[in-house]
Amino acid sequence: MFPRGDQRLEDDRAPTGVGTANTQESTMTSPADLSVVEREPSPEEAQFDDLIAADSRIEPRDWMPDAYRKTLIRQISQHAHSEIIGMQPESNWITRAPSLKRKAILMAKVQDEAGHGLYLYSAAQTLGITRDEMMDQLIEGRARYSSIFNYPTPTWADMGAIGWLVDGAAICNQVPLCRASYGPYGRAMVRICKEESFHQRQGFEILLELMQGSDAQKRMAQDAVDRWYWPALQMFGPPDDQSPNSAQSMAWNIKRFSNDELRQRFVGMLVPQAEVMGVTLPDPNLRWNEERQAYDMSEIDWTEFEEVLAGRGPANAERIRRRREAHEEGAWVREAAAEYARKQAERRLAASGAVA
Ligand code: FAQ
Repeated sequence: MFPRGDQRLEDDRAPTGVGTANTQESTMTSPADLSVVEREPSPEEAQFDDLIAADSRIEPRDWMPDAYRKTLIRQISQHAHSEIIGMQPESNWITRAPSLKRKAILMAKVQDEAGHGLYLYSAAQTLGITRDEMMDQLIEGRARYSSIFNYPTPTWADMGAIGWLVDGAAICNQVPLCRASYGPYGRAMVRICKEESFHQRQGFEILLELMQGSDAQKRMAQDAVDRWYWPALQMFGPPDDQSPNSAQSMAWNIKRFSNDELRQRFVGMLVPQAEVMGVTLPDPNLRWNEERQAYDMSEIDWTEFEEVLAGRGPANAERIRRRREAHEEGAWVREAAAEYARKQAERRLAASGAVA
């Protein structure tokens, strides 16, 4: 269902189906082979399965199934790209922030996103992919990044809506990832979540202030919430019955909750906060269901999501073009840094007496 257009890594799909290395092995057995005794897991496979069953961590030097490695590279690199592309919609407002204080806060937030991208690229590198490979996949349009960053930011209130809704959704999705089974990913998420929490509060506070301002400011805040609400709900990914990766990722303790569970939890968080601010969530069917102890809501427009994933969202082309330009403009910095590192290494070698 979900197109693999501009935003996709070509050959990184892990086999689907629930199970660890062993169960995958057995599901691949054809019916004719069922009489054959199932292969015993190798000691490495058994150790991996035991660690997952005990809810322990897998570390870079541990043996891991190829599909587990590929799934992590896919998710962590997509996540890193999202942080880096996610700098663009907000950096649009740094020069136009309404006060020095707002400008300083926004600059700090955008820098935080860069830092998140770097932790995550580093975590992905521990799995054997290089930074250059990931960057090439991104600027050549072969990698995915979050659908949410393909929308424009025409007003200052968009900074509030991004903080409140986008960072809010990010926290909801990412707090459980602090317990992801892959050590470097889980540990990176702990720090990232602390910073996202500050980001969400600053967004809430921008909207709160606008909602206490003039009628024009109130309209601007409500308009931003109207535009960001549904794309923010789409951040959690397709509905559970159309999410090909969820079952396996949950069996491997990478994901802890399904896409729909997290989306539902997020809506439950938003409702009381919207009431405090006085904004209306743009869903006429949003109401508490006593029986389910959860909010009922309207059907999400998944066609829009599919269009964005296929590279046809409002700002896809612009985001990749800008990223490519930044990469090319930064080439001299990378070359200078590499040359400096080479000279330092040469000097260290000479000083150690290895070179005459
Ligand atoms: N956008 O089978 P599933 C942030 C793809 S960071 C684009 O359910 P999975 C901070 C998915 O990749 C935001 N593609 O996949 C910030 C898969 O395609 P593939 C990023 C999406 O992996 C704030 C296909 O659909 N956060 O906001 C999206 O089990 C403000 C089928 O989906 C993360 O990356 C989407 N929304 O679950 C920065 C968190 N949803 O790869 C700046 C980590 C799904 O098979 C400013 N990632 N797809 O070709 C995750 O938790 C998961 O990867 C999900 C998707 C939940 C995103």
